[in-house]
Amino acid sequence: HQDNEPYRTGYHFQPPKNWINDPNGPLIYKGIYHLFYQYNPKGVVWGNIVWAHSTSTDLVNWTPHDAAIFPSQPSDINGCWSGSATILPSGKPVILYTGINPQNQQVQNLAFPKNLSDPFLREWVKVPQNPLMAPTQANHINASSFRDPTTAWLGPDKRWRVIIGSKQNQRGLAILYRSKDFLHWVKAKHPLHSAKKTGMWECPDFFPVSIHGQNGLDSSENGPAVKHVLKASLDNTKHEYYTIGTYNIDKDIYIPDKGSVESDSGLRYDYGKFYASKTFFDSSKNRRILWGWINESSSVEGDIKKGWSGLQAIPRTLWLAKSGKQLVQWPVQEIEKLRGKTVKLPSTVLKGGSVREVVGVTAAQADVEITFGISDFKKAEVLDPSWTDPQLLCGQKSATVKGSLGPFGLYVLASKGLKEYTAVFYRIFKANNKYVVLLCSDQSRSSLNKDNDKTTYGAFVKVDPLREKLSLRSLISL
Ligand code: DQQ
Repeated sequence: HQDNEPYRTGYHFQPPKNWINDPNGPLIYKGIYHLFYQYNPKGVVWGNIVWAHSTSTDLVNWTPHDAAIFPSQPSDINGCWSGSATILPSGKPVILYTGINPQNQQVQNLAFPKNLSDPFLREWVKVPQNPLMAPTQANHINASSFRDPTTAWLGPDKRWRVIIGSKQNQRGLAILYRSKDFLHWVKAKHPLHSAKKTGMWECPDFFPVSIHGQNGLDSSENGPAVKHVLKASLDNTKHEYYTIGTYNIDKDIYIPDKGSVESDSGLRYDYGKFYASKTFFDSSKNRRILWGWINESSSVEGDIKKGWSGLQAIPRTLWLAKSGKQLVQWPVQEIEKLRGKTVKLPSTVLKGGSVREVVGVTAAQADVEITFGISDFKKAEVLDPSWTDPQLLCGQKSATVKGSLGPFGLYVLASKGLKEYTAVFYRIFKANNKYVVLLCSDQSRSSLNKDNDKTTYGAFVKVDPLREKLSLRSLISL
């Protein structure tokens, strides 16, 4: 496809055409990975939303199937919005998703596979009792802010729990429901968690992580060797934040660790375009995997020309850092089987302002690993205390702004004569007695097309460059 559709990516998940957004209900069943996602079968902009469906045995190569869930009942006649899968103790997968009813209210519905002996789970049946959770006068739920049920988890009292994203005024809410049989759901008095001034919480995700090691855990695990993660996608800013904390099962509340907050200075999975993400537990390899949606940088006119819009980022394995204070992610190991010819660049001294071309890379895709050693830290520029927003700082000190320790990094997707390129680079600053590492992705020269969004992104990276070399892995595809 590279010849006639130069903007399609090689690495990331994309259907042949049309609009896509949130990943939905990822799961593994009988050794087959399932990915569902929000999809418009009729066009390149958001609308007519159904759950499209693809399966894979390696998370790299995907087989498309017919849409799995599409409007067919009053409780979802105006759209089948985001939701999650739960594997019941019997091994049977079920899906909870948000339906839009004839009054355009958001309600929660249940579907299960028609034929459990079909490993592709191609057909899904909706229960006649739908909707199972709905806004009413009595429960005070906001009918236009009640969506995106998580994977359910089982408590020691044998009751299922699920949270649904919501808001009350500008307080973001994770509304909690409980059920004995997955069919009858009772709203808990208190939300699992909430936070003021964060607005609507879309696509919440709630899962346990192990304190020791990188293994993932089933969503129902809890105990002394476990911390919990709560992620919310904030509709106001279209950024995602997560906190790390403790799930108190007796009170059925989640308490973030001290200093762990949902906004501004909060923790993020990603500092670029990444939204409506969702994890699942891969029981075949004991890992937790993160999927997230990347929306287009092109204009609607551009999307109409291309015939498609949006993609799902390469899935990532995720675990708790040794510090217990942040999560660590790495592209799933399977992506490495796409590595073909190796091109090695011998180590070399980089002088200020110099550019070195990596010759010999002819493929449409490259998986690049590079390590930088720094010899003279004394040169580092002093970090002004007002430079607290890394994205802004990356924009101000873009790739073409000379510094002291940096910019150093990669020009990716560089065209002849450097007319177009994306600069991914580091800068090191001195702040009191430590060094601060800034990582930027400068897109300002990424395209000559003026209609494209060329926001520059960046983040401070929690490493001590005195103790560790700085490395960078970049998955590049034409
Ligand atoms: N996308 C879905 C909603 C969700 C939003 C609709 C997040 O369920 O809140 O397509 O991108």
